[in-house]
Amino acid sequence: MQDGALTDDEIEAGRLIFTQAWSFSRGSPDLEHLPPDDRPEIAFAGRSNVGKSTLLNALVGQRQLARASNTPGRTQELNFFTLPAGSMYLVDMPGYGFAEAPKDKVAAWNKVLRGYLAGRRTLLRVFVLIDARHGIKAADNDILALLDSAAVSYQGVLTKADKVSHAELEKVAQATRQALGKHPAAYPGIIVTSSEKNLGIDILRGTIARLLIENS
Ligand SMILES: Nc1nc2c(ncn2[C@@H]2O[C@H](COP(=O)(O)OP(=O)(O)OP(=O)(O)O)[C@@H](O)[C@H]2O)c(=O)[nH]1
Ligand SMILES: [Mg+2]
Repeated sequence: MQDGALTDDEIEAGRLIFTQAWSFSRGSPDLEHLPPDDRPEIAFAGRSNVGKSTLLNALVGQRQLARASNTPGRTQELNFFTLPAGSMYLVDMPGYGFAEAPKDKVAAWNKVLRGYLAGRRTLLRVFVLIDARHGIKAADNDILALLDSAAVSYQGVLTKADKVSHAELEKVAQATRQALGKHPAAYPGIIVTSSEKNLGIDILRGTIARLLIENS
């Protein structure tokens, strides 16, 4: 099910990064209040309610570091989380594709998330989260196209794997791999996760550790 084998050392390095006490650094409602781009960053993007904030909490092993909720549009700023030593940021992003949100708000969020994704120099990788029940949707394709044209490296992560049968999961995983395979900036191989069941969290941690090691 999981692509891209990691070594035991990478899994262990990931574990160690995420046993540290991550903390909230700052929220930025626009592109003018971003922290200085002085360290590597990894961002979590995806449709509203796909489980970005919950996945970030699962990674850092803190239930309420990022605010999650069943109401779409929960995260309204770019939220930066940092290690004590300040060696990297994790960025929880507002969701996109939220049809019921007021039009002016949607336009403002889109401007911020598109500007950030296409223009952040220190962005090592964007994890694009896809709900395992739904697969890739039109709103995702807009973001994938933006990341392709900005040549920002990204990787697909299926979320909420606990909500579908094993057969459905295989099907949506295969379709997602195939769709992403056509995108020039997509890293080959997806990560299948459930924050609820702690599935794939060690792989995601190890993948982040590998990225940091490769870029240090
Ligand atoms: N069953 C299950 N539910 C999940 C999982 N991950 C997230 N959820 C639920 O999905 C809902 C949305 O989660 P969030 O993490 O707030 O989603 P988000 O992508 O941050 O949403 P926005 O901030 O609105 O863009 C919450 O009710 C979570 O509890 C999962 O792996 N399994
Ligand atoms: Mg959120």
